[in-house]
Amino acid sequence: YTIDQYTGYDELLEDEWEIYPKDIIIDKKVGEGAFGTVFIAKLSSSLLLNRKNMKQNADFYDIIENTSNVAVKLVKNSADLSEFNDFYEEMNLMKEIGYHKNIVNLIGCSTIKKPLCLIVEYMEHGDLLNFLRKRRTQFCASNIDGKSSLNFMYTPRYQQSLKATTVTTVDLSLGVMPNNISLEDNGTLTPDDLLSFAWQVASGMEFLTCSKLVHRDLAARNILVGAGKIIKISDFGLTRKTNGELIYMSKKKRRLPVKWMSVEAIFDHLFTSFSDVWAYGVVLFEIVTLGGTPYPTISNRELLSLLKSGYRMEKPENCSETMYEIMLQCWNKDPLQRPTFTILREYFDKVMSQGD
Ligand code: ACK
Repeated sequence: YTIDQYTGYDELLEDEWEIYPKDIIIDKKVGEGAFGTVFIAKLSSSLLLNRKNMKQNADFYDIIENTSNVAVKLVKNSADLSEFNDFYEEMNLMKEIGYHKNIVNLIGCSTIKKPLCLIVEYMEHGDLLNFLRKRRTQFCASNIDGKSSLNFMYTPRYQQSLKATTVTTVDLSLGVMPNNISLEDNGTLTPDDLLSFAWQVASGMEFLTCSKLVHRDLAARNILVGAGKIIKISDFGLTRKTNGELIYMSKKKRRLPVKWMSVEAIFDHLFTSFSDVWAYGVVLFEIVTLGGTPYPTISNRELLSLLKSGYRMEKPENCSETMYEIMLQCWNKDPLQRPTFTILREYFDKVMSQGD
């Protein structure tokens, strides 16, 4: 239904997610998304108080009250019917997902009158891809001063339009204590941070997979970075519930993220948690190369036949053998041979607790 035809306001307001427009205090624009514009906003204190009295959500609203900012994704009034449908699909799915630390959680929605909006947790550092790219020089500076014994030449090939710099090796297999990962954010990025990002993405995806959800568009651009270098998976526009059956994506649906897609997703339009694991392998590549572009010299069309013939991305120069080995396992042509998100998360648990 569209909201213009909908008259059951009372019923809508009983929905625990529905928030009155007057309780949403919009501040400035932070970005442009697939179906609309993203704003930073605050929720009125009376709303938060009401919500906290609803016992089942008290903890969650405590979190929101402490952080105070929320992100509002407003649907453009010019959106067409299929974009409105996408909005409702994403909203309903987010309502079902349930709370997890490494997922961008839904706070509420406003569907009583246009513009329709989704209210989600605000992530102050924006998307992971740009976050990594912006910190390339800091990463370099924080390690070249001799405090780190690691060294390598940064690979200009992965730099795209960014200026060439020398950066330290990112040996993600080095022992790091999980409780020692620094969550302080002083503008720098360390190899430990990258390791923690890999862990956090695996942990969020493990949760989605356990909830029988297939994301289908996992990529650094769809992961957001919050205060304290917390990483959360976002953009559930393509996410689907599976209930065990296989999901096929219709060919006409949007531009497909080919460079993040598994062979069976590309050739058979078949999306599963195993194809999400393939995409996770590409995200590891993006993390290790601080926002490098996968297959930079290869067009989408060329990639299809290359992947089919067994070609995989080569090891980035700043990547350890073990880390590359994990990427290759994620890109196994047999989906069942790939590691699961639980195995991946457990692996990073172990790596991070070496030295305990
Ligand atoms: O890199 P960005 O600033 O982070 O640009 C994109 C843009 O909106 C389109 O998605 C930003 N964005 C999306 N969701 C959020 C959020 N929950 N908190 C903060 N920024 C967001 C994203």
